[in-house]
Amino acid sequence: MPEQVDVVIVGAGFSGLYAAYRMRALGLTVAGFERGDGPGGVWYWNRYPGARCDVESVDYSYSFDKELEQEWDWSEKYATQPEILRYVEHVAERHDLLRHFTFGTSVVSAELDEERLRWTVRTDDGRVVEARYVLTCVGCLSTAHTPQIEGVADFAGASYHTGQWPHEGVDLTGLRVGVIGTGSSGIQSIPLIAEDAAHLTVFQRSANYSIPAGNKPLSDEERAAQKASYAERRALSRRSGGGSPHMAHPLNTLEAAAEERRAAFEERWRLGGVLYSKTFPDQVTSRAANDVARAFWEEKVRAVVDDPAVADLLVPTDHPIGTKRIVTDDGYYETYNRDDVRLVNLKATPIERIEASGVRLAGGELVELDVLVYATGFDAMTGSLDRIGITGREGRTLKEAWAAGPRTYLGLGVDGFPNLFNIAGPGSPSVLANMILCGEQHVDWIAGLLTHLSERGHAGVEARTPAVDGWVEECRRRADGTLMPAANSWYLGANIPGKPRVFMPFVGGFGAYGDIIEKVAADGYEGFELLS
Ligand code: NA7
Repeated sequence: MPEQVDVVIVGAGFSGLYAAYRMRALGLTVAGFERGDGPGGVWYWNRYPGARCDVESVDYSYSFDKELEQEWDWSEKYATQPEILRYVEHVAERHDLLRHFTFGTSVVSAELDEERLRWTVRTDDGRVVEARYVLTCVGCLSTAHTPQIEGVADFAGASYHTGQWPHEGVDLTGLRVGVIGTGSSGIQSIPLIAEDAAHLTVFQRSANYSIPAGNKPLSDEERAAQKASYAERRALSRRSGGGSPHMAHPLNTLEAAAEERRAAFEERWRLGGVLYSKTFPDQVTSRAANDVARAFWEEKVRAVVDDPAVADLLVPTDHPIGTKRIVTDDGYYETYNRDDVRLVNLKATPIERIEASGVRLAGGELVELDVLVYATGFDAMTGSLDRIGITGREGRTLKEAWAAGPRTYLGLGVDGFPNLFNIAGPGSPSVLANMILCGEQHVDWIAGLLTHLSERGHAGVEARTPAVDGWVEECRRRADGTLMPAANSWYLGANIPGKPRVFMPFVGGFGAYGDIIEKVAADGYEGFELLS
């Protein structure tokens, strides 16, 4: 007889830990599994040089523990990976959450018993657990993607993926290093790699929009001011599009006078990073508005790159600004002013193959390297769910159900998969917002639903097919009302060969999404079937 619990939680990142906290508070028994040897999820794995959050530390933190908000001291405006990992470890210990998880253990399958409405969950070390509910808290950027470039295995030097960086660190001193990829991971790591390496070659397929973080140590006064206004910050964050307490300018871009517009962009530039994409409300819906934001960005970037030919390569030409996640950097563009850094434009000279001694480019040049860093991203949003064999009604797998793209109701439920909840994944605004608050929002909502079920004697819940169809259409309609689908981004699965091109997140914003799911709950969980 397998071990019996009420809830299986897959993943001990921010959402998984909070899920354990909330489920335990409902009096439910929990079995959690985490493939890493410790908690933290994405912050456990992404240890590359310069790894840092692009949401301010004060906001990118749990809101459920008000004493913790007052006690924890963030050292910088944007926390580094080690500091975020220390924080999440602290929370796990503070709330005694580690005991609910088995670490170093991956869930390999979850199979529904339709009659008994229970899930049988199996792990890679042979454990079998039966649960009423399964909460997948597997993260949206947790399955690393290494492209199938010819000769990858032939490289004689060391290769690292940024998302699987060795925990003991890597000494790059005096080495010739190549970085493939200029997304967040590449752009954050490149300035630091350049400092250590003897020479750095950056292989860029598409240029990206990056904005200086304006990072700085927080003073005691700043920390005190943040703590004093925490309640207000959180309230604003809950109403905002991105889950942080910053509202877009009240006017549309071209309605604002030129001076006012410039001042607004300057202010967002000073705030730093990803917030720039929400300076004006119409920036990712109107091409004309986007062009204005883009021109301001270009002016700023060209001003710091010495060589105009290199600057030309660093200015994206293939997508509007903010349609891929804007990167938040620290000295990225300045790095190209160094004599020991070279930018290779793969659009002009693609990689032909990787050889023992380096990267062979079209045209014949061999770039000799000691180390190759793959900053090539993730099979985002669905990759980690795909790795678990999830089998629902009539033996249908989630992978089959989502063959043409993810199908959810509110990002929370899937028809044919009763009592399975995916936290902060496709169909939710999480990857466009503050992931920690999104995780809390989902878990709180599920806790409310489970209480509703238990009070009424229901054994489960399942999204109805018309509700799922409606939400898929709603997500598509909202995305099509923006410029977002114009970019070949991981939001669309465009970075993974063969993945269906479907815009996966809910683009309507964190606050609006919260209103929708609250209304569904208030209406007796409309769109869900309550099962006996
Ligand atoms: P991203 O943003 O997906 O970036 C991956 C980068 O790797 C991007 O520049 C890609 O170029 C490049 N890439 C991928 N495959 C190849 C091949 N085959 N050849 C050359 N270049 C390639 O991943 P990150 O880890 O940087 O960031 C992920 C998220 O984490 C980020 O959005 C933040 O939310 C935090 P492409 O643009 O596809 O031409």
